[in-house]
Amino acid sequence: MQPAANLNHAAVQVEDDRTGLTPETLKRAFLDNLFYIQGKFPRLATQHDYYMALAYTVRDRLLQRWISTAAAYTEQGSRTVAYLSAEFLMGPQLGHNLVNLGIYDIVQQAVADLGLNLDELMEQEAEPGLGNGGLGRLAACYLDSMATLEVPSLGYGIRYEFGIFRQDIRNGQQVEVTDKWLRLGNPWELPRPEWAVDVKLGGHTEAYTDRSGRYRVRWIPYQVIKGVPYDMPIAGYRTNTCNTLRLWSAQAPEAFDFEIFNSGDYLGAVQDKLSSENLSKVLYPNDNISQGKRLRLAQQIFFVSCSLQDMLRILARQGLALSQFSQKFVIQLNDTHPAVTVAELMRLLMDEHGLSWDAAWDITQRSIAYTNHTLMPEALEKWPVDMFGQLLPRHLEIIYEINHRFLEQVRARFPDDSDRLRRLSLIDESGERYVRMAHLACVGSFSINGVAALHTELLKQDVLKDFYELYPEKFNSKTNGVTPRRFMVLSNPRQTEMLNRTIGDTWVSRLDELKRLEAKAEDPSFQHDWHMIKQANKGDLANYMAKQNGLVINPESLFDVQVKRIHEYKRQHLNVLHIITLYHRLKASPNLEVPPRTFIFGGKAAPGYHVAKLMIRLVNGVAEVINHDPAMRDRLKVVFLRNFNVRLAQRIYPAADLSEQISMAGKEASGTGNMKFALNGAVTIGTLDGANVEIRDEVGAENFFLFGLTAPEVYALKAQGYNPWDYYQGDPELKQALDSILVGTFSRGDGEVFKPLIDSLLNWDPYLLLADYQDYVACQERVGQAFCDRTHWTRMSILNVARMGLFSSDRSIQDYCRDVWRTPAVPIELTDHAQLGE
Ligand code: 6GP
Repeated sequence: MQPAANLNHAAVQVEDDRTGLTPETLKRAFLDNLFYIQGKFPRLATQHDYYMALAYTVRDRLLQRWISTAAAYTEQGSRTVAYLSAEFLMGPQLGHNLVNLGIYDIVQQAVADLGLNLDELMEQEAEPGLGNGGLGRLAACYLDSMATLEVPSLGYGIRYEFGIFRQDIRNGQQVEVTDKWLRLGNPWELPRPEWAVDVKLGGHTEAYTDRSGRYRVRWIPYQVIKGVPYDMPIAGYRTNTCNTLRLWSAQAPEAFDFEIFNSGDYLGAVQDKLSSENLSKVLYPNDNISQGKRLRLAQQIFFVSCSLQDMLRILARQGLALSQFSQKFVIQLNDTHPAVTVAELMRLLMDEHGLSWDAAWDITQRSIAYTNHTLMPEALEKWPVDMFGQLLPRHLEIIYEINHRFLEQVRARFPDDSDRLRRLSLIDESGERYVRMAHLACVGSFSINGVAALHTELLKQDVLKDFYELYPEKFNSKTNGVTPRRFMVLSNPRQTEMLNRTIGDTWVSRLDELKRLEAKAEDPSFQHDWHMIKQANKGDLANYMAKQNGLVINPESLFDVQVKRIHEYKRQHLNVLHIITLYHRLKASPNLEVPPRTFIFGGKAAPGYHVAKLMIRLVNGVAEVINHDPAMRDRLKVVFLRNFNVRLAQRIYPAADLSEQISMAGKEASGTGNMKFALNGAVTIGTLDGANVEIRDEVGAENFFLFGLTAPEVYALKAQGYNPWDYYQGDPELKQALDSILVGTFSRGDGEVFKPLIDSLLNWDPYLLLADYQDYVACQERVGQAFCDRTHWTRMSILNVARMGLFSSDRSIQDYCRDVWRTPAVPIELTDHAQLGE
């Protein structure tokens, strides 16, 4: 290990402006950054300049913690979680960092003293939307909790130049616009070009014998790409810990390929540079669907290889041996997107570091843990063997060898069971040959987990049944959680203030303490205040909807909300069938006693997923008819909020009365929006799917609106032969709803538009909308009645919040630490920077 340079003499006297937390210091620092980083003075400065000046002011305070944290980890060689994920849906950073540093109020005041408004400055931030939905947002919540719990961790992912597209709605339809989030600069990242690494792609392999006579393989790639890390600080809530999210950006290794350049092909050389940089250009916008594109596989090996090389660098820097890899690091695979880790770690250890197969395999298997996030067959990743071999010839060889040894073991355990061998093999040979990434992850890991109790059970019984029979000890369940810092404290200040006033503020990092609210559930004055807070939050969202959608929304109406990715299995169209039914009922009986409702939708559809796009169009078509019908004024409104992202989510959850969690049972692995709603006092209408099951157990059946088939009932109905037509014929209201769509009532008379959607429902209906329709509509009637009894509803709302303590991501992370990672907490003391030079 090379000694650190002695910087004692050069040690910069870190002056108070960089670290101080008093209003005076913060103001001085802010102006300093405006002048010397933005190079602006107030008359020329834009709101964005002010935002940047404030962001740098906050960043300085983070860096102080970051450096102390890095120094402590380096010195102590702390066991570290490497969280590998193709997605981190971080959301805006400024507000969240202010909360975690505990300086939100002070900064708000300091900014106000300068004549500025903190909310407006926060609006300037382009959010890093480097994820699609639940999987990416979960990774972001987990980073927050790991830092809060003082768990050494490194998030590893891709610095996509374009994150998830911005969704515009034109003529009721989704239009995708590229997300240029880096356009005005990103103050929350530090480039670390000195830690860049090379990643090989393509080409071929050659066998050779090394000097000690051992068989070795060398890989002659077609292309080499440089990965440059960009670090984002991840501050814990009121701790000194500040961990790192390290995102890799792809670059050509040299600005020009000199061989081509010298041959005179200047443009070809530049072309090569462009194609290298394509690797981290754009996030694939699919949620729960695998794309099977070569570029996607290239992205996966790119960030996996960069991250593993980085870990090996850190290991060496700390003076640890390769054999200590699994003591220093535990690698968590966030679904199969990084599953090629298994083969790449083997390759690095054998081909680049000279270990034997057995030594490398021992390290690999001890280091890797795998989380599965879906039961959707179309999301299970598999790569055509040819494509895989062309891009990663060496990895394919390694996978074949892993498979060979693995199947030997299976054969020994289950002789004469060729069917089982076929099912377990890492290679799918039923038609075109594919590499099965989930199988690679299962064989290469010591832990396999699902993300909610029901999901893990279904993995064991169905999707990963054969692996469960082989390795029952690897399986465990880790129910998801969400961070209360972002999804309560930051997004719902009114409720937070009331909670603090009632039970103190320690619940923010010990969410179980919300239990103490139960005592207040019957208290009329508490109920009144609670209700007023919800009304105020609904008023804010009503104003936003007035601006965005030009609609006058009654904040007294029941806000019935479904926000999440648009997907057939999530059944936004079941929600729509209920709206149409209610509309028909109100048209037929204008005196029907139902509370006024505002139906709110939000969510993106994958650009290539036509039915999902039709579902958006249907919501907007129904909105157009109902919102323009004078008879529906003050009774029903339908709103589609464009561009659902983290920032918009934070506006919506606090204003919801009813949370729609209506997936077909057995399809939603967990859900996390369900948790965010309930933590903000919304009551759930839902099926027994994913974490809904556990949420209902916690909040009590009487405070949850349950409907629909259970997972076993779903399987039974399908097995017995499901015919949606029977339901259509047997239920006049259902028939009327579907017919009205079909004849063009919600498409300006055009009977063609929604035909594919309705045809699919009537002929196939894979997600059993028609089977669940009646029960759903009946359940919605009970919701309407309950809402009319304000005391009753408010009591349910309070009890939902009081009993949701389990669903903090802090609890999830504690479970992972205890059962999987075995990573002790490492408390950080803020160091005097002068000492770090020693
Ligand atoms: C999602 C699941 O659909 C969702 O139910 C879960 O809450 C979330 O992961 C976090 O665990 N899965 C995905 O988004 C996905 O693409 C491959 O899985």
